[in-house]
Amino acid sequence: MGLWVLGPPGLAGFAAADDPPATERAVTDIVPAPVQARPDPAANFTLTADSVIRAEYQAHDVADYLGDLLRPATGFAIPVVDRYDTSKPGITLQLGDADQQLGSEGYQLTVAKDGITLQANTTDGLFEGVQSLRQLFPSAIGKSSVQQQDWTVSGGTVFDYPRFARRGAMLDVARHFFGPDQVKRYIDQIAQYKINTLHLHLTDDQGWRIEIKSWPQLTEIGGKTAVDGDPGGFYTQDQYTDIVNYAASRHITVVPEVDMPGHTNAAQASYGELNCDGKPVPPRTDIDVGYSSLCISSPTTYKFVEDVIRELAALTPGPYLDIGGDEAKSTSAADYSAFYAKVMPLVSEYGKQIQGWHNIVEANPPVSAVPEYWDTSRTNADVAAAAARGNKILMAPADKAYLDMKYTPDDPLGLHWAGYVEVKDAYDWDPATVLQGVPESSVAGVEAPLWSETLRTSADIEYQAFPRLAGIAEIGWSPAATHNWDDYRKRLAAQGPIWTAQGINFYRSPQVDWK
Ligand code: IFG
Repeated sequence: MGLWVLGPPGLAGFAAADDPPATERAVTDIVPAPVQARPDPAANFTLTADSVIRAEYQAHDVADYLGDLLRPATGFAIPVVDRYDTSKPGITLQLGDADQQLGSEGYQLTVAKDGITLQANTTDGLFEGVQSLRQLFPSAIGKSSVQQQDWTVSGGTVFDYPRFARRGAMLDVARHFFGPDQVKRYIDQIAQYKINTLHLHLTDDQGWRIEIKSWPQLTEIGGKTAVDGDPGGFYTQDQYTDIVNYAASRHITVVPEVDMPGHTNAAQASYGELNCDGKPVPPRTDIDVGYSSLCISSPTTYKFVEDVIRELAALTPGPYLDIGGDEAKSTSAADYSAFYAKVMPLVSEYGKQIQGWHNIVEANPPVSAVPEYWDTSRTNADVAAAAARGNKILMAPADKAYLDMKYTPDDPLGLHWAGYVEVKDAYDWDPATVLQGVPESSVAGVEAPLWSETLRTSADIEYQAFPRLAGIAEIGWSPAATHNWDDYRKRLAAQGPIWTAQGINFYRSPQVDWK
């Protein structure tokens, strides 16, 4: 005798009594699309009050993270127990001895009636596997209060690993300042889509956001301002370290950026000696670009840059420091090269590799440097030449990946100098073909920059970032062969209830039939 199943919207239908309970998403609905996903509705698993997470000691951080995700909405204890304690049903995290094809970030996930097994070669892989697993739960799992309902997890197997090593997000905390809790909220949101780097744009014309102990006025003065005269702010070095550690707990590496030799008005308003005439410039809170330049001929400039690089490197466990390089319209080409000839060696001197906007290729950077391509042109001979020399290019084409671009003219937030970027526009590109002369082997990965001239709150960040961030993450993670807008838009629609449960203020694009 069958019964009408009134499950989540779109899943109502007639089900025989012995059919497994319907689930909102199958393994084939995961975003980013996995390399291989085989659904098995007969293998759905139901999490119950006596379920446990089984993990060896080295995987306990991921186990605790997973437990923290599942406890609030279920109200279950979900203890983390010893790897070999099989007395209770639940989720087993297996660290090591996984298929070598999975590499360092891949994972193998099996959801079966009698339990869930997640296996990976590293804790990074386990963490990325958890991001897929959580999408197989009912969306209500993301709620922060106990929900009285079944917690049925969609059955099947997933074998998955990333196409590109770097899948990044950038947050501009200089035009408008976002406090540590707001940055951590964004970290939690981007981690869901297997993003593994967060580029923080810490300094610009309108604000300096990171304490530099040897130059305290950078934050005492430069930290006070923001676009439109909005409240400023800055991170003490302890607060910054806390953000870096939080990102690391989400398996995300922070790439700090100090933009130079342009975009430096806040620094030059803080210290007269950073200006060729020795006088501090007035603070700026408008959104013009290209009017500022450090004083290239002054030795003080290089002492300043070295002190900043030294202190920032000491705060950065990750391999990269970003030394900017964009829109140096008030720096002559000769001065630009002279500046970076002195500055680039400082980065390696303090044990880091260079990242910068792609304009740095004009200064002939070492091949270990990662130029970030941000232009809207599909050709750039200098960047293609750098790729030919061995530089890996981080792809962030503004007409595809800039999350501050308005979706449509009606978008109350964002800019539109690179065009209007709807959800489909942000999805319809391939990092391996987007720039002539830069093949897949020269692509480091992708990044989705979010500039904050027009953003003030977390809700503003979320409106511009979601849903497009999920698409950029898929472009960076999934095999090119899975790339299909008609399929993706259906999977994206099923992410909507997850974001609603989490309170993410996402843009309900008319291009998607939201669930
Ligand atoms: N270009 C500037 C940013 C920001 C952006 C807004 C880069 C590398 C326009 N530089 O993008 O400072 O103003 O979309």
